[in-house]
Amino acid sequence: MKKGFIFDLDGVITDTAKFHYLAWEKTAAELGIEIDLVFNEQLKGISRMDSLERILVHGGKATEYTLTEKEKLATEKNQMYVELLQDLSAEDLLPGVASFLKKAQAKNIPCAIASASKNAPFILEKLGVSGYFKGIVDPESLTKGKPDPEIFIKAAEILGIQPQEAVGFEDAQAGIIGIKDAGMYAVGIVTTEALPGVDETVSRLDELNIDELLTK
Ligand code: B16
Ligand code: MG
Repeated sequence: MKKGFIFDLDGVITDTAKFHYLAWEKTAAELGIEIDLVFNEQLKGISRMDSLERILVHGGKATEYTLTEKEKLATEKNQMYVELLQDLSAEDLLPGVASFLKKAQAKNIPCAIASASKNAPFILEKLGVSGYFKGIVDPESLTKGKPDPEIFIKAAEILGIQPQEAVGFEDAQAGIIGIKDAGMYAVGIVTTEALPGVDETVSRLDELNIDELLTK
């Protein structure tokens, strides 16, 4: 029997990947590196610094910057990203999310957020859904990012349940690996590419029957 739900943010609750992309594209261009939407898929679920490292490797410039320079670049990217988030509202919730969260709340199923994003509390506020979540894992508290299961295990701790009692919802391969390695049931939110390793796939959360999901 499952007792709690753990959600990734970007790609599951809302689609901020397009804003990450715009900000990274600009940052990369300033370094003379070109990125495209196919490459951007690799950045989903990956932390800010790891994303920058991947961009530098992609541009053949992995060893050209000091840590201080990289931190400055990541900060600049984040400033651009946060600027792009200013108009975010409940209209930016992905289809089916609001009704799914409402149903989970009505059934007293505790929910938590396991997102690599340090902007998650701000984004949830903007979307008007903070109240549905018992907690948000602080990515600063992690020793390893996704695909490591640590973030999902911490989310289960917040919910006061065993990892095996949780259902994890993810749109990225790194997250699915983390959910499965944590011993949870994995629901993949798929828009284009299939997600290997998932237990179940949907294109929107309201395709799921919560009572049935709890029996998994
Ligand atoms: P920030 P998720 C992830 O969110 C994004 O998918 C990823 O592209 C981003 O680099 C990461 O958050 C960190 O975000 O720069 O805001 O701290 O999918 O784990 O909810
Ligand atoms: Mg995601």
